[in-house]
Amino acid sequence: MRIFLTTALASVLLLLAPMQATAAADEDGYDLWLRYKPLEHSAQTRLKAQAGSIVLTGKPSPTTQVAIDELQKGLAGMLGRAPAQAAKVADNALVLATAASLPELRAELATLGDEGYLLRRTRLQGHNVTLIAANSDVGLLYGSYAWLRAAAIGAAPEASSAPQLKLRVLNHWDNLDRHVERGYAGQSIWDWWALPDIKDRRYTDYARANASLGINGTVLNNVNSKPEVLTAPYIAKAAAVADVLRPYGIKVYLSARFSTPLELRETDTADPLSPAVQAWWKNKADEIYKAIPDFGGFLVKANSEGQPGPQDYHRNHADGANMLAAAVAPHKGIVMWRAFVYAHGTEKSTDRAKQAWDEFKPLDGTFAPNVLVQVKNGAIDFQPREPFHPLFGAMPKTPLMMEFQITKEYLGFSTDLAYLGTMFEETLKSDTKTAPQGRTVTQTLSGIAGVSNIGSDRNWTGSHFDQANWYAYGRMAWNPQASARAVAAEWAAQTFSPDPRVVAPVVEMMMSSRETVVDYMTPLGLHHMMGTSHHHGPAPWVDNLERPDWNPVYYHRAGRDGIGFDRTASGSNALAQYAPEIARQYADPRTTPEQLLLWFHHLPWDYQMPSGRTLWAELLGRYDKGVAETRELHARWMTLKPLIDARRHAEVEQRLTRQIDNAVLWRDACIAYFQSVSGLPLPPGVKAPPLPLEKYKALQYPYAPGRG
Ligand code: GCV
Repeated sequence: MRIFLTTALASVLLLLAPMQATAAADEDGYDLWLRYKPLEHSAQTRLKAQAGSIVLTGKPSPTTQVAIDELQKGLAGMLGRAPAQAAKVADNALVLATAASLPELRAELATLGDEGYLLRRTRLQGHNVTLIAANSDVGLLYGSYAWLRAAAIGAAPEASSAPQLKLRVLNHWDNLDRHVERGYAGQSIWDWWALPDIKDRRYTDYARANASLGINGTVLNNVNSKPEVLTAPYIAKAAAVADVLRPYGIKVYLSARFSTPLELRETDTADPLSPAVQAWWKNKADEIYKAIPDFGGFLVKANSEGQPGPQDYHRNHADGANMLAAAVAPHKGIVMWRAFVYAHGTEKSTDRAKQAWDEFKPLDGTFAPNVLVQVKNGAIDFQPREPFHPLFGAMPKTPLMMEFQITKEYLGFSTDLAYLGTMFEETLKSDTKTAPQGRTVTQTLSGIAGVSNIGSDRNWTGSHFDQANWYAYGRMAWNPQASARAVAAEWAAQTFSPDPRVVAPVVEMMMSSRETVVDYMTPLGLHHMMGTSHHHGPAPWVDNLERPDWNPVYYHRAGRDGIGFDRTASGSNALAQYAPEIARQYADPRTTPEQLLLWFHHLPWDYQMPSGRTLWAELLGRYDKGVAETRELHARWMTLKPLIDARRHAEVEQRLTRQIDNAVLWRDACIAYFQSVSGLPLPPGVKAPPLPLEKYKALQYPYAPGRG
């Protein structure tokens, strides 16, 4: 049985939760959600009765040692004193046991797979104990984190849990010079120059944080990869990181540049059908596995945005992926091959949104068994809102992975508050309608990847609230059925305080925050209207970039006649890539969800919206709503001042203030621009932008962080 904190349960538990002292000492955010602050007296008494000692019944391993260390650290923090490790089971012991030592639980454990766990109060060897049981050491580690999480927020622990997806990875877009593409939290945490000799303590804390969520893999380098990462010195560096992460159940993967052998001048082509190239990759895989025996495999971006790939040799994606897959297969490695493609002829195509499906759908069934095709959540590029990608459900013979972006390239970076749990939930729960009884996006997945928002900033993610996006990604990767609200409540309780006076308003702030960003950036299904290349600020007017599909005007298509991208049969017909039921429903603007209206339809400005307003008035209303909501976010946060430590409160407050400015800028610039093309007057009550359009167009963002 998989139990997750439901909203109602969470609020009841939080009412019972231990209250923490209100005059909290300053915190810098380094401890993330693993703060283990002292509980109040009665909660301590309850917890002491569940963990008088810690007993490991099986063979110790580096992973069980990590579990015991974490339990001791957590209990020392929450109780003031860590229970000792004991050799024998006694009353009130906290017992870590694998299936081998628990014949009576073997059948139950068998349903939980390699990584699941169960947690319960039970009798063992004649004693009342708290049991953490699993089939593997890493299952014990996950169970320990789950038990600590419940203890920290005063909730009843889950009775049992097992992940639905075996592959739950982070993708670092980290370059070897430590610049992070679309990173807004400082430099890369991987100090490639110092590795392999110098291993930052952060690597261990990174591993702890990820293991606490059940993340079991990490791709260390950017998908825009360099050949050097596969040379001996860098393999040794990756091996050093792998050694740190291994006890935490986290495998290391590398992004491979398709033309690596050619660029290293070790072959004279990168053609995947060349025997010399195939041999090169086989030898390379053997070399890597010698250094990293549990190496996970490769992630590849090919024939996309200028990256090399098999199409350079008139081969297809399957030819390329299968060649790499053959190299890692003897070592049980995998290849994650990205479907984010819009190179090659798109200039002539009618719609960039169609390209991935056009290239990949015909290849269904031709990929090697150890290849997964990694698909972004939507067909354009991590926009504030996109419909789910039409490839989900369209390739039944190919294992697919979801790729979410945790770093907020298009949702306000680490300045604006946008909790992505709601976005993950919206996508994962979408019904692809590719089976008679329905099939959610989650049900089409074999793995999940999240583009990391982690950097060298002391608080890891640049802003405190962006920690929640890392957390939500991990928790929802473990349980894609989880509710974004319950995850937000867990995070807030651990990160700030389990005090319901904190949790309830913080959760409300988080739950509405992404929609607020959508409203002030790209409401009603608009997309891709940000500044060129750095992606900071609004730029709906841009129309002069080399490729049509780099220009915002290509996407919103606003003119005197109306606004929006016609993706129905009368337009690009991207809708035909979805299941017939969806295609039928979305063919009509009246039955298209309002939030996706202009994604699928080009409509006149006087189109009547369900609200009774014209489309023009509705659009303006959304911009104003977005701005008003950022003010509310700020006001709400200010009421929490007495309950949150001064440092973190002030750091969040500064960002919320700046977010108001960002929202106002988006609103004013977009209204000024759309008015210039629609030629329509502003309805009564809508404030005119204070500056002429030219002033917004002239805004520059020199040295903006996160550039590609
Ligand atoms: C890693 C978008 C981003 C690029 C990124 C690319 C991708 O285009 O802006 O920075 O490159 O997606 O996902 O490959």
